[in-house]
Amino acid sequence: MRSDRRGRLKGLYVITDPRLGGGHIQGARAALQGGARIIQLRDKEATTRQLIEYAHALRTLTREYNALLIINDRLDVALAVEADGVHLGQDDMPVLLARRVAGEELIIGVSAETVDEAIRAEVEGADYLGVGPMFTTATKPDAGMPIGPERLREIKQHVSIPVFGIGGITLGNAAQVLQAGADGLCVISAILDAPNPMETTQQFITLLSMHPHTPHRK
Ligand code: 3NM
Repeated sequence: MRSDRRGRLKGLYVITDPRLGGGHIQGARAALQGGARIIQLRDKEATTRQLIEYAHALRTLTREYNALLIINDRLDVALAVEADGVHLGQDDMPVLLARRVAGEELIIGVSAETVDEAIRAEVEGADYLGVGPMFTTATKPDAGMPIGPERLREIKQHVSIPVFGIGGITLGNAAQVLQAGADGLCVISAILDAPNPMETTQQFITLLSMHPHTPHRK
């Protein structure tokens, strides 16, 4: 189970937003119909009850498509709904503690902006990294200054776990992130705020298929 899940950490990774794409469920459904096989539930405003409701619905939906479900920030919710993983920011629970609570099976993703953060996350047991913001993004106002694809390239040289670019990624600039060595792309608004999220998902997948990702060192 451990390796099976982890082997799927590449390609398109769509993060839901309550304000975009008709909300978490409708947005995720369109992304899944378009071919996305990693979905993250991210909601900074929902109550715990609401979050669990969304997470349960997304667990059912992602199972229908044999897709991974990752929960942002909340290890307790990830475990409660039997999600595949949790995604942790630098201010969330440290990876070592999360691993102790979660056990070996759960995927743990970590946000990293610098080489040091990336190396530490891998050493502590992270399974993948979200590196960003690649470009300017309006979706996360506190994301800070873009670090650009060159930082991702540098991070890739120091870690063996899959690296996803995140932040302001569009069909127009995704190739730069892939050329820097990204194993995958995390996308919110370019898909969920598009006129047709399903079609845009398909377009991202076509683009990804033209950039075979670099093999991992592990
Ligand atoms: N994390 P969009 S940027 C959730 O840099 C998130 O860690 C970021 O949304 C980071 O694809 C971001 O609409 C928002 O730019 C990404």
